[in-house]
Amino acid sequence: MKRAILYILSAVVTLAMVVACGAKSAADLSVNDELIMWYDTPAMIWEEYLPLGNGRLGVMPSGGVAVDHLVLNEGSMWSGGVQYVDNSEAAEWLPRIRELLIRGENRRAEELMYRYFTCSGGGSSSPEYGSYQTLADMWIECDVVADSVECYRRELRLRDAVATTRFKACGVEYCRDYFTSMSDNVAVVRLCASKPADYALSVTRPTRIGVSVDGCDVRIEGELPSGSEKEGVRYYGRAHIVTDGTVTSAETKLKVEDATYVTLLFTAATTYAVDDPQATVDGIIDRNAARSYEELLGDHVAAHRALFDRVEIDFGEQRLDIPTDRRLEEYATSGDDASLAALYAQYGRYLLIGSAHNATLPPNLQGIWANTVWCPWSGDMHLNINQQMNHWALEVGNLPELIEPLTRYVEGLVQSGEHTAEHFYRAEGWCSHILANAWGFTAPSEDPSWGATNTCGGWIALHLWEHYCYTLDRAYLERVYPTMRGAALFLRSILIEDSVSGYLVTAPTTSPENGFYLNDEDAARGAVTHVCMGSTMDNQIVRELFTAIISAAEILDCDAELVQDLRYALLRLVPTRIGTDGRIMEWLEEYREAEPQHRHVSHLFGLYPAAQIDHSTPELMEAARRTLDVRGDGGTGWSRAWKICFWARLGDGDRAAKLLRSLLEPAVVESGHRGGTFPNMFCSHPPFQIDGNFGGSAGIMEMLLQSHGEQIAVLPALPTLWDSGSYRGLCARGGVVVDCCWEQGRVTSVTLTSNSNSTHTLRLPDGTCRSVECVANTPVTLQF
Ligand code: FUC
Repeated sequence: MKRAILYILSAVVTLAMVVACGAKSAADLSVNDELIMWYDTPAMIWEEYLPLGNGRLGVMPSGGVAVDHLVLNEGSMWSGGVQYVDNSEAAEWLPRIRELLIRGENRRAEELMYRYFTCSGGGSSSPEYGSYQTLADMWIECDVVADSVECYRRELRLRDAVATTRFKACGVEYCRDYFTSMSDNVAVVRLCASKPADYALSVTRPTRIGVSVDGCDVRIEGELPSGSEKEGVRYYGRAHIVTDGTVTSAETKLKVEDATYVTLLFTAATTYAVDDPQATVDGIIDRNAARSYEELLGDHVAAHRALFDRVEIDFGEQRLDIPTDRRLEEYATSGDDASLAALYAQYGRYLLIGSAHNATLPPNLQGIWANTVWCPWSGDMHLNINQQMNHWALEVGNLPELIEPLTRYVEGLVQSGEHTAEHFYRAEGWCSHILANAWGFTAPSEDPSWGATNTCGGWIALHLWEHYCYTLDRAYLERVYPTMRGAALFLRSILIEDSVSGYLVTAPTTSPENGFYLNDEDAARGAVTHVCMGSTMDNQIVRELFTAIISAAEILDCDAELVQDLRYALLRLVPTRIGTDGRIMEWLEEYREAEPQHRHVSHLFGLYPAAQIDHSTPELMEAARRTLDVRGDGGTGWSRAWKICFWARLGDGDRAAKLLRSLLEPAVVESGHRGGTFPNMFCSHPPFQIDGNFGGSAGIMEMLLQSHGEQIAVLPALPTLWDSGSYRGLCARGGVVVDCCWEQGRVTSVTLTSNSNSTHTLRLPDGTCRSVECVANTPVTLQF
């Protein structure tokens, strides 16, 4: 009964919107209509603002009553420029560094790395490396006395990608709707009042902005610092007002008087993405200024739903009776709010659409949302977990086309990566390390303790292969094979024989950002070493990529010689091994850990995202469990998200749900910010870092569906709390879309829809398997 009322309530809201934009019928209602985040006060901190995005533009309104602050973003707002930082001295020292590593003198090898194996020019903190930057701050002033306000509510409807602020003041009803159009690359703000009202609009930026106001327009422009004598990225933006009120301009402000409605259009562009930002911007504004608000809204909602509505996840009715920030607090204490996980999973898909749809660059550490001129870690595309995690929800979450920005980005790393491979390693192919910005930076960073991992290029190239595994899109494989091949050639050519173990190993390298004590003496004086050879993660990435290249080459019927050589190398790689304490070994040796609960769990790459540890390797599964028990359930936001994925792969739904609870822990505490989730459900590293959102979303979907082995496993890690529910539209490898319903923990029906004539093995939670014949694009439903 209660659910029906909620349905009707959200249906009424949606219907009003649907009618407003003249779309088809109420039959269009969906469980996704309940995916609403709402708050009963304006935002006080940025991590309470609501994110809107269309892949290129980002807008985050505060919902402030008298002054509504909108943080504006454009995905290609990057300072810095292309750098040539490859230090050709490095390769000369490589043989010596390797010799020392083989002799176990890692510390001496690390000293040489600090001297000779770093990029020139200062690395990530250099102005030339640059940073993703906020575009500007828009201020909408409304002539309302804030403390006369009643019935205040601001919300974000994920299914429409529309935010709204509503309140009453002195008997007047005020309403503001905001969206970043998915169909027309323009941000739209609609201000309405039940009586004529006055507004003022201005746009500011901490630095480097020129503002001009004329007629109904506010125009902004500026140039970002390149960090060199070269020209920096130039940006141009324009806000345009359509209203029934009177518009006047005063200095850098536009004033609107006696308006019952104002439609504000805003867009921006940069020279990073287009040749003539002003022409691009004026074209978009002039085209859309002539269209009705309802038309703009209707086209936007339709374009967004075309992606968003592919998936429904239903763990029971959404709790819409309390504001979302309070819902998070209650969940932290009770843990009893199953549908919050469905909201979080869908929020991850929402943020991915908002930051990758038709984007110039793949989602960075903050997606496209930033409120500062210099972002933490430059807001870049860190490649030793972060960028990869940003794409974990994409394929299973049925958003395959959003791989395009990443594909273009990785293809764009090849040229610089070949230069780095040559200058640092005298190696073939291309490589990349942890640092990755908008300018194709591929060199080791300024600090080998975290900057020397050279398998990052190989790891990110695996996402291109994964896309093929999910879609079976041969044309795509033909396109990306050379890029994947180049990454594998690099790894093949840097493998050396460890004369002690006889294995082929990468050298020099690290286990990302984690260190060890070489001996008790070092432990006593706290001397941590990082540089090593053949870290477990490296071995697993090399194995995964070589295996992918062999499969791809066989599908494309090419590279027989390379295939043979990679098969040989695979036989000589270090297997994933179990230490004397029953855990997976992180390094080639059983070194004493400097930080047993380190946030990176790199040596479980083979458990997730790879599938080298699974039901067919029970000992390794057990060792992985022990490893995670020691690593603990805390850590940075993304680390907690990764752990959800691990426990899902281990088939332990309740433990995965415990990690989800840890990830959703409120991040704002008296002492400041901690790992967890902010009131606007942004993930907290701290600070805000979006990879945890995507990783957490992928983890929840991994509890519902797995397809990494030969089987499609439904509900492989179902927690007790989600005992009844359903999902529609999740994707399995092999081009299959999966729907599933269950009651009291028992599967009641499964539907497979394959994009080819094919046979699949369906695995049920009790381990029983069924063979399912599929005809292309024809759903097959099994009832249980
Ligand atoms: C890696 C992680 C950090 C942070 C940074 C952006 O360096 O180890 O925790 O997430 O990326």
